[in-house]
Amino acid sequence: MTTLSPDIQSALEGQGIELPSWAFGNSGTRFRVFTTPGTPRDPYEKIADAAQVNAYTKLAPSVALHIPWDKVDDYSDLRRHAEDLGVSLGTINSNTFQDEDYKFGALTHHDDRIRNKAIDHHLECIDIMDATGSRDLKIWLAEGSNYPGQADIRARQDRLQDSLQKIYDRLSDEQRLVLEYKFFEPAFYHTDVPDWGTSYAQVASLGDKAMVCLDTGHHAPGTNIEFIVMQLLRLGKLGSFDFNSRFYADDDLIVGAADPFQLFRIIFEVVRGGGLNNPDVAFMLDQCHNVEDKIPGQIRSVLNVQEMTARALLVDRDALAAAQQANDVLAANAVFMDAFYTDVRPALAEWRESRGLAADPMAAYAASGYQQQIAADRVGGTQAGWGA
Ligand code: AOS
Ligand code: ZN
Ligand code: ZN
Repeated sequence: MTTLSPDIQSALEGQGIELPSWAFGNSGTRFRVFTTPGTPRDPYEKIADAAQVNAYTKLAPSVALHIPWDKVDDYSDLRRHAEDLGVSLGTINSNTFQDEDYKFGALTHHDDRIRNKAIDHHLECIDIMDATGSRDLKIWLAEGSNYPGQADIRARQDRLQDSLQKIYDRLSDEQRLVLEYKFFEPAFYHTDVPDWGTSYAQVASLGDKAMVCLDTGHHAPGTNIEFIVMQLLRLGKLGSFDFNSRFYADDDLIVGAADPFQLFRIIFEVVRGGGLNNPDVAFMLDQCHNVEDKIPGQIRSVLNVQEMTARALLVDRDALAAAQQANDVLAANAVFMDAFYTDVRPALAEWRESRGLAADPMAAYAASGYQQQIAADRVGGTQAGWGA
């Protein structure tokens, strides 16, 4: 059996992956949103479910909220609820994609009334961050256009810079803004923040507290995502990850499910670039569970990240560097692939047991009865996007 060195064990010890509150709500496609028995009815229950994931894995110490989906009367009370369950409240995600006013844009809109409304929403999110103790404000923008000529794409970029500056100016010294990019959808011709270069250009002119968020599902097929990871780490601007996996577009499936090798390559560059257990780089999931149970879906996800992290840490970096120096193409590739093909599951199971955790968190959760309990107790769970 492969053994994990003390260095690898301590790197794994420090790993924390933030869970998205919306992963616990019902979700689906534009064709149908299926319901799952036991779905949370409010943000308090979403946090309780997220705490289950952490209880079985010790990998998920915080939960990201989405405003307005997770709006509550008293955020300090929600924070206490989370802390009582052993988790903290993490990234606050804004929403400028479900209001009629934003049909033609929000932070880029040419109508100042609408643009100011979108800016004010972000300022409200920062007020919430003050109460929840959250560090990061994550901004993903749905805006763009569908037809060539429809919009002044350059003026929109200027207005975006101005809007972001106004939001940035409100951050405290401990808070950050992360700007997520996405190459298309819901806009199909142009998107205002379509790629890492645009996100980088926008955040670089704001200042040190503004970073790029990389969602693994937001690239064209065939994109070398680990190259982008390397470059952003090199530039000191990789603020956070939204992990998920995709076969076609923004599928939001379980991370590591569609392409485990890609996840390995990404995490290798994180390790190589000093991004692992670096507080400046937040690891988050951004997923939906349309047909599978949500809590085990999230447990599977964080375990997949842990497993690929262990494999990436197994790469013999000295041997790799020597092969690269010698231009020994096949030897270098073999060192890389050896680590990827190593089955670390037995070693991780043993390591978990040594820390008082179940060797198999999936099985332990299934045997716990929690799923049956919430199915019996909760009636009328809501859709991810339309929670309390
Ligand atoms: C949308 O495609 C983005 O991935 C967002 O990060 C996210 O899924 C949404 O804003 C929910 O917060
Ligand atoms: Zn995302
Ligand atoms: Zn997405």
